[in-house]
Amino acid sequence: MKRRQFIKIAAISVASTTLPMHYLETAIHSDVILKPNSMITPNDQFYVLQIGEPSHLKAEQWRLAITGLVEKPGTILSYEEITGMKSVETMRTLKCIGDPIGTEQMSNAMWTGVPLRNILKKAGVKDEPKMVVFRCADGYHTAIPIADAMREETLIAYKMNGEPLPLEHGFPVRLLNPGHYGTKNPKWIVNIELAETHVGYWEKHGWDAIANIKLATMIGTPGEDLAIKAGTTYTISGAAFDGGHHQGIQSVEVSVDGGDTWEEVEIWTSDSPLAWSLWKYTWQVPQKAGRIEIYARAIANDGLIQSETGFDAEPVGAVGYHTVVVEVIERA
Ligand SMILES: Nc1nc2c(c(=O)[nH]1)N[C@H]1C(S)=C(S)[C@@H](COP(=O)(O)O)O[C@H]1N2
Ligand SMILES: [Mo]
Repeated sequence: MKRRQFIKIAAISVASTTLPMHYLETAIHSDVILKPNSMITPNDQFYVLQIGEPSHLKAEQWRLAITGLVEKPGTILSYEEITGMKSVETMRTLKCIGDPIGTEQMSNAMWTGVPLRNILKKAGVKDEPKMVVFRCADGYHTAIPIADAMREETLIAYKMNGEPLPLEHGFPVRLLNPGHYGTKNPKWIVNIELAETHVGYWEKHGWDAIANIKLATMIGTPGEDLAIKAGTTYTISGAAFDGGHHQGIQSVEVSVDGGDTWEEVEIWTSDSPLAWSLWKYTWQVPQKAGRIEIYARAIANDGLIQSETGFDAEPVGAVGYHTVVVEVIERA
């Protein structure tokens, strides 16, 4: 047996007795793919979340009814009428409120839709309503304040990345409510009601009724508990988002020494404050083996620095640094 081959095999057998399989994989394949690796999440990779099964609706039979405190209650719109209105195309990131810091329930797409206010105009909104209530074919319901509903950026979307909304993402129409977690972006909408008050599905279960997205960044690579070879370079990457509440992401910093020092990363792609910013950082992995905690934090354009003190997702959405622990291992 040649010397080189022997070393390789020996390294594997040693590693496999001490490390789980995924450690071994990374130790051997050092090429790292950025995560997320594209600004736009393809439809089939976009996270999916809902209370039950998706609702199968047919565009031809589907109708949107606008009811409640409107001049013309019972206004009914068809799919053709909505898709025939003046539309906008825009990039938007969706994020789940229940997402513990750093998980994958955040994705970004290019959406086509009609401003909700232009749809509401068809029914004539009265002065009294404070909330706009959305009822969905799967039994889900939620409401947003009228001021949010009247924002130019609040859309009834019917296309995602150039295709009709996929079944799982709310065909035929869903709401895109900028700055608010997924709970306030209902899918499979069948009724919009203008009302004084409403307690939504998730609010009944204790979740926040406003659901403002918090300034945060996740670390996509490395994943938790990965083994990384000492003395090499490794690309740390992730996605930062503020939902537009702090004028978008200004910078992201990484710490590999428990928060004593921070390095600014490169933001390699971004769009508007309503879409995530993707970043990467080339890390000189230390020569010494051992466990290292990687922290990342986002800084917004209004100067806000993502807070260190974490709390759980429930009820208003998680904050705190995303921390990833890696194992720096001796080079074979
Ligand atoms: N009709 C309906 N809409 C819904 C939900 C639901 O259960 N039913 N879940 C919400 C939640 S909690 C999230 S995070 C987003 C997820 O949207 P996505 O599956 O398109 O990523 O949908 C929201 N809209
Ligand atoms: Mo969610």
